[in-house]
Amino acid sequence: MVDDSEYGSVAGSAGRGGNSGVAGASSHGGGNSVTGGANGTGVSGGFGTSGATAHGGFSSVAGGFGTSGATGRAGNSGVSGGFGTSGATGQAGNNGASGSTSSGENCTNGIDDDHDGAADCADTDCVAGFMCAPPTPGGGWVGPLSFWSGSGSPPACTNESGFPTEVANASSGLSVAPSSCYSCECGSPQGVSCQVGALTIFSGDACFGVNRTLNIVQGECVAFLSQTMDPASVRWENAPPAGGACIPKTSGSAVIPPVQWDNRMRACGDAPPNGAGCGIGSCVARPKAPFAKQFCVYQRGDLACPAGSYSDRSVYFGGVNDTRTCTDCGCTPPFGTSCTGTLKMFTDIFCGVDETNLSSVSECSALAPDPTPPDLPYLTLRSALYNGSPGSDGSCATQSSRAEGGVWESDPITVCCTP
Ligand SMILES: [Ca+2]
Ligand SMILES: [Ca+2]
Repeated sequence: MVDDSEYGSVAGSAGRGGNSGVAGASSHGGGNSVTGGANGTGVSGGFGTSGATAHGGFSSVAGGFGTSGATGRAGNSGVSGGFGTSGATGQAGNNGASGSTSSGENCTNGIDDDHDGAADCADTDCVAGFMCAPPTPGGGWVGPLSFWSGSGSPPACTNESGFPTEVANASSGLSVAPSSCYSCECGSPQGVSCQVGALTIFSGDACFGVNRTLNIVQGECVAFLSQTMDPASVRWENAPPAGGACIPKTSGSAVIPPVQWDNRMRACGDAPPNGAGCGIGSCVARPKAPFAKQFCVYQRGDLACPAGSYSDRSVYFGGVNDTRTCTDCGCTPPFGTSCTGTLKMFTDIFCGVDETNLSSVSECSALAPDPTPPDLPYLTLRSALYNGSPGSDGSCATQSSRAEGGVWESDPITVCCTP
């Protein structure tokens, strides 16, 4: 393949043709020859002198290449002012700089448009702006693509670039800042139950002697009948609190920061597929900065690259799976709660006679004498009544709001590029 400098020299020779350009007719040719212009121009200055060779002009059609305005001026110095005009033609040539069109060769259509025996990438007219991309492998790969990756904003895919369509737009290098969760505190215990109590009755004074323990339910009169025991003292054993809960209070807000990507990518495709002159592969536009010089192919999934030219692998992601959340505030079950209230004993079985108020838990109290005659077999009748209510003490431990879950990359895309 011919490199750029060589290409330039070729243009130079075209310039020589420019001499002939002297002739007005050559001006058309000038349009065609575009690139050659610059170099050839200098030469053509000389031509100006030879302007006389007007006829040669025809042959020199290519000479029109004189392309650059400068050349034209050289022409001016040459004999005829007319050359100056042809110089203007040269400018049109500049437009053709991309090579192909100026010379009449469309570099991506598979046809030798300018009939010089070389089609598309095989034609030196196409070297500057086009090159052969390796064939796109089968098995679902899409290409050839021009490809960009970086930390900034991806460039657009443009018609001008030869790769007009965005075919993949993804990211890599996921970074996630920590979540910030709610503030929590717990109120006082609510709903503590004081439903049961227990007392022990003793046959002797001061809570000595034979005894029996009774469990009693709040508000229910519990009767005790015995033919073997005549209680003289009683001890309030306990009034255990049960249940209850603290209500968690939530303040602040949960902040789950957006995910960040260190790297983004964009791939542009839909290059015309028919460019010839490559043997295998197709003649397509050279990717231009800021796109990478390499051609690439891509496919959805986290895959190995296909065998062959597209071997430089990178993986990007189209999105994330995000399960991050903050747990609700919570409170442990209450601790340190208590029950207060009243416990009374009676000398009948209906909680109605000879009320004895027991002062407090664990204290021993004397009972009113048994009013029943001590006939044998005597019968002891007693009853007890308990009314309990929760105290104002107790608390719960706070269970904080915690960050849970995580973020994972999803929707992988594999990009494989020429080295
Ligand atoms: Ca062509
Ligand atoms: Ca050609």
